[in-house]
Amino acid sequence: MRLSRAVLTAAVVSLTAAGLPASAAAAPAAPERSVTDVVPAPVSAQADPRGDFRLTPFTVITADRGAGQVADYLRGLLRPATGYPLPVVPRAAGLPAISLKLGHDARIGTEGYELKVARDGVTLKANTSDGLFDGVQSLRQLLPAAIESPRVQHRTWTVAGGTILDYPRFAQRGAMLDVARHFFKPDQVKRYIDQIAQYKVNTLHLHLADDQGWRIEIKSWPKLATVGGQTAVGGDPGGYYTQAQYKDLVAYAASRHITVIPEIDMPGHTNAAQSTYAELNCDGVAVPPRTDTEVGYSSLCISSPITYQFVEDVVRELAALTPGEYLHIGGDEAHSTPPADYLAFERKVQPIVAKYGKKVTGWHEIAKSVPPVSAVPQYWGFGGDDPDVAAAAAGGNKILMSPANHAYLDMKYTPRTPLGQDWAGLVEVRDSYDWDPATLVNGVGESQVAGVEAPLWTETIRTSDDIEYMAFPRLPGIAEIGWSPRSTHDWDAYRLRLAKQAPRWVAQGIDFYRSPQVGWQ
Ligand code: TNX
Repeated sequence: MRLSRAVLTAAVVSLTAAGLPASAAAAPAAPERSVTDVVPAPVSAQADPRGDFRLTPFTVITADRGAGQVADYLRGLLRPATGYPLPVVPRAAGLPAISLKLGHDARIGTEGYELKVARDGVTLKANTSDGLFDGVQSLRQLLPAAIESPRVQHRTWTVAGGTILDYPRFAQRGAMLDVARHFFKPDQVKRYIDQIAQYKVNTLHLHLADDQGWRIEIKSWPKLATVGGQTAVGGDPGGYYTQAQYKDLVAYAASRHITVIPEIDMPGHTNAAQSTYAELNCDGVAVPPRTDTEVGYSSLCISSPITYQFVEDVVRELAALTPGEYLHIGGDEAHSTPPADYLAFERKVQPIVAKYGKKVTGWHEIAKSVPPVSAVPQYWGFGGDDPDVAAAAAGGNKILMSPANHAYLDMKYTPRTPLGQDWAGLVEVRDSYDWDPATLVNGVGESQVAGVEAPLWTETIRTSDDIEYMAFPRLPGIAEIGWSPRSTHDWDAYRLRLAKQAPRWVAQGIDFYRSPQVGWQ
């Protein structure tokens, strides 16, 4: 039967009168959430609207041997808002289950996973517990945003049906927090760890020492922390982590499948150490402590043997606190170290890192020193030509990408952003998403990219609210750049997926920037 235009128009009008917009009458509204909305975008996702799974008080979580930690973590995620018991059991015994399985699937590598949501159960498979953890981050986004609430919500809990097959584009997806310019207490760092983990970030780089403060206890040079840790930018309170607190932070990060990369910046950015120990200065006189935000004025004494004793003591203690492969030795903005001295310093210090069983990572200036091929220079320029970085890549080094005009979370969004700096330009949400790590630096292609990192320098950042306002919504975009296939890159689609994340941030108490670029609902 063919309907006349008049009848169709009347039908649309009556639906509109019933409170539905005309467009809703023409096409069914998109579901509130779907496997195709996950951030970072999966490699492949097929929605199945008839495959929705209901979480109930009878749902159980089953875990293969080796999956217990992720199962307990998942239970901890789902219990506060549902109030359901969700016991972790070896077998479902006929009850509806979320099943975590470990296996051997060549398609998904060490961090990938396959997630199937059907009416009768949810199955998550991976080759490692890292992969299961990543899959859990996708699974939580298939539940209503209220699942992120810390208190029981009386409602139904439906997991969006469908299948996801997923694995990362790059091995390293990182965030950096500068705890030197301003100090953040262990609980604040843990809060940030939980926030970044939900976007499959797998490394946290802690910038532990700079001109304005030294934040990690070093037992062989005890005043570094107790004296050099007292200061912060602008005269704000300092602080430091005891080795016990630091180990606890590293373990907490590991429970979120995040590796901590500790940084001691040198040979510049060292005023806190040099104001604490006179012997670290060439003239043997301690410099005054500094709480301003100048850069490039400090340098360790390159010709002094004590300098290398200091470095070795610090590296030895830090290596012992670090389960991860890498120590970050800074190396940026050493404007007060003559170039020949810089090279001499790097050639002495990099082997010390190797001596204690670790690999070197450092800001991209270390590329000038022709570091060993295991070293990872971290690119913080703007893209284009950098012959030293290109030469390192040609020699086999992997490069970590943190272009300041895309990935720096301390850049202002707009001229009116109350926090942050603008020396690399303004970085709106779209700028943080619209770039490709594999075409950023000439001579550094896909296979030479270690991954991406979003640094947050904290000259102007003092509270957890400040951290969150600068990281959200940019950090999820940089995480997506590091995780998702190039073929999924599409700003217009991303801005809508990103908007759907906002109710989750609200439920988590994250204070975020409501960029006009994003299609908030
Ligand atoms: C440059 S980027 C620095 C930091 C500052 C930052 C502020 C880099 C490797 N060094 O010392 O905190 O700018 O945006």
